[in-house]
Amino acid sequence: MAVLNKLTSQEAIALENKHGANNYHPLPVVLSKGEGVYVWDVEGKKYYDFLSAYSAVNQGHCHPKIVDAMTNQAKKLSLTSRAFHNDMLGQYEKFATEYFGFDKLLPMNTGAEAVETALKIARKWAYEVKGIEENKAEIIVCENNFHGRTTTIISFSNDEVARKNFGPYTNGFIKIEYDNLQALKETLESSKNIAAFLVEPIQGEAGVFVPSDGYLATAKEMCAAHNVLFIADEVQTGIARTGRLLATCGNCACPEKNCSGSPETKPDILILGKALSGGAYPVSAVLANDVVMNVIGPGNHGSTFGGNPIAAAVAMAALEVVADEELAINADKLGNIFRHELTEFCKTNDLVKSVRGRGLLNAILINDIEDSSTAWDICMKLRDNGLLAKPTHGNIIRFAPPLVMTEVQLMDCISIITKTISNFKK
Ligand code: IF1
Repeated sequence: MAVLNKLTSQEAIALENKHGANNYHPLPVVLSKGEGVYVWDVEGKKYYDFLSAYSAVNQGHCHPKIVDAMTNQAKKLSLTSRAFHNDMLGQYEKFATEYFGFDKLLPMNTGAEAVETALKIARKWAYEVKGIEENKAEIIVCENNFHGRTTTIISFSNDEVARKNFGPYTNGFIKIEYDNLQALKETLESSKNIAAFLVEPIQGEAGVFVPSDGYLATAKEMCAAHNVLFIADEVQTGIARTGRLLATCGNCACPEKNCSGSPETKPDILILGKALSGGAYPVSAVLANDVVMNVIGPGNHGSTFGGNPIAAAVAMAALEVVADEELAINADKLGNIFRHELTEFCKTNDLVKSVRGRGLLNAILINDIEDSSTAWDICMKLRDNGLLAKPTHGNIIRFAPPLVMTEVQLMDCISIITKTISNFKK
């Protein structure tokens, strides 16, 4: 086995800079341990993790139940491929479809793969069920979306950094303004070739934009009236992050399994990823009822690791933790406290313009021009003060701690955030 040297942060970063592709600009901190809401750097400094690996570690770092499920399965059978059956996949599919209230699940690995899977299912349904002329299907997406980084997905992105020079792009997508029902209505009425509407219940990467009350329910209603599939990308908002099991769950923060969500916002296709595994392993999934999922037959779609035994064991454990520890209720409660405290703070500090979010997916808007370094510099000071967060676009800082946080820990974090910003000098 390669010798795992004890590195200093500087040495670790130097190795990445020399040997790794330069596809990220991380905050200069090198982590080597995680437990619950805490992470430690290689020098042993302890931090609150306020990003949760972009909402993949909702259950807290290295949750013992999830780690045990992963290691026990890894010692038995890690991967069979789908060329053969295994004893874990069917149990997982039953567990997860009952947990979320759908007929079937198609297992994948990353969020982007699950989004691509949903797009393929929607197109196939359009041709074989709705009767749209082949190769004419259109899918409506929203401006400022983030659904992953594959060539097709960035084809309908308007983030030039994520999109430029990756053409030629995939056709068949119509962009409309987010949270604009009139735009959706007009687009649905404009063409008989619309297959689906793909939407984030809250636009995370764009800056934690929460749509108007009723937007999702009315959007779903409009789609149904035009025989168009309503696809919810809950890769980031799902798994209790927004104070509900799913952001499309409407108003309950129920901890119960077998939640079939609110009928008025329940998607025709649900996309999950990230915290579906608690951050322990790449696990994503697409869920739908038979009328949609049954367009997929043998050889239409798949992946080597999709639905592997470890993924199945980890996902079941991760979902049990969400229900057993009532993480949705905790996220709802702590999120309300966070937004209340930060809203009060905004009134006393002109550097923070506003705070927004749902559950423990929140963000603050820094009162500075979009491309200033202020948000980054504040995150550097937060790091020095023992809390890790990272700006999303420009002057917005996203705050998304693991959902296992206690109220005492949250108040400690709020104190770190408000004191850091109060003492911040540009
Ligand atoms: C990066 C963003 C967050 C997602 C939604 C699908 C995916 C994501 C709503 C794809 C992934 C990650 C990707 C990661 C950073 C992070 C991110 F900043 F990129 F946009 F969370 F906001 N749908 N989001 O948020 O899932 O393939 O990554 O498993 O690419 O930098 P994935």
